[in-house]
Amino acid sequence: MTIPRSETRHDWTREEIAALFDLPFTELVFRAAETHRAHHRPNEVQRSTLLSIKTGGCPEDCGYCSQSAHNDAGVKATKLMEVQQVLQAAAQAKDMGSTRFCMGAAFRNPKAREMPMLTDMVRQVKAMGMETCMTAGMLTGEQAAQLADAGLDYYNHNIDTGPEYYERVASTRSLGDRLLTLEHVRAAGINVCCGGIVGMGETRDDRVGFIHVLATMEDHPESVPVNALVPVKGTPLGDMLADTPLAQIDEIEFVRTVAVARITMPESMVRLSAGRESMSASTQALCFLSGANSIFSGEKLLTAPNAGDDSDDALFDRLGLEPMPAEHCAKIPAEAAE
Ligand code: SAM
Ligand code: DTB
Ligand code: SF4
Repeated sequence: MTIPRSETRHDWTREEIAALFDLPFTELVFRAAETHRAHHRPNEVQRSTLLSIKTGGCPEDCGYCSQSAHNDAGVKATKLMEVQQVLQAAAQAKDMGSTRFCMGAAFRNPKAREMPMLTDMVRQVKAMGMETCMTAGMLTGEQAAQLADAGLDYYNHNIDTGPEYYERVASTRSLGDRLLTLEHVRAAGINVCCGGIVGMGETRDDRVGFIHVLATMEDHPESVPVNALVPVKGTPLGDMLADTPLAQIDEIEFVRTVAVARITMPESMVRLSAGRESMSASTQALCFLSGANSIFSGEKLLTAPNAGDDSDDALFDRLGLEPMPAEHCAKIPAEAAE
């Protein structure tokens, strides 16, 4: 028996997305779970490991980020890591059962002289039999092509929030700049990983706008990270939340955002990303029920702490979840969903 699939659409209106957010919670979660089951194996969750290959000192002024040189989060800036060190970390991640290795650099954009090291990292991690992912800021078309040529599977570049709230989050770049890099990544044939952050003091309508930008892309991102803001002291948004805790996202609204992402982008992997460390097991379980099917594993994200492998193993045991093998991450053929 073939499970009927909900149609994948790219013409979502803001009104339709707002109406999904407005559904009674159990109705919304039920619809998201139905969509999830029609397109994915519901008990498999993909695990990626992150490594910060260049930390801090970033010239961009993202209001949430510990790594911006404009913020005062006490993060020590480092140089770009040596390739050998990156390979060691990748080997460790592979031993822990991770199938994808994601290398993050606090760059506005990579400089021409940094490209050979980045492509070398990609080439060698790929040769270890892992999927490769990188996030290193804005790329030219030529840089995207160089990374594709080295074997990069995914590039992460988030739109972070909706168009109306964007200027409140960063002023050194525009949403248009982000979209241009995403076009370059697509054109190079690299899978797109693009999502954002909720809980930055934005309104429900801003979250509608955020999902609307993603869900109306000509091709949906293959991976959609939904981060809950990790409030970092010394960053404008982290400090704002410390002063006005009520602005912090409520967990039900976070689950709603995951569910709406799942319904509007049925084939994408929806990644429950930053913020899991302070999330209860039940909220995470609601996110998995609502269609989240990937996470970052390991003790650390880029600079912030993460749940850690032991605690994730225990969570997977409690929930009966299984790590997703790399070959299942791609769109699954209809007969496999029987
Ligand atoms: N510099 C590159 C860029 O901005 O694309 C790559 C690294 S950047 C840290 C990757 C993403 O992490 C950001 O786009 C943002 O969505 C997320 N992020 C950063 N700090 C965060 C925080 N404190 N809480 C939640 N998500 C965060
Ligand atoms: C994404 O959307 N979330 C990850 C990944 N892409 C690179 C990063 C989260 C960073 C959380 C804050 C930190 O570790 O500094
Ligand atoms: Fe730099 Fe990325 Fe942090 Fe923005 S999110 S300050 S671009 S590292």
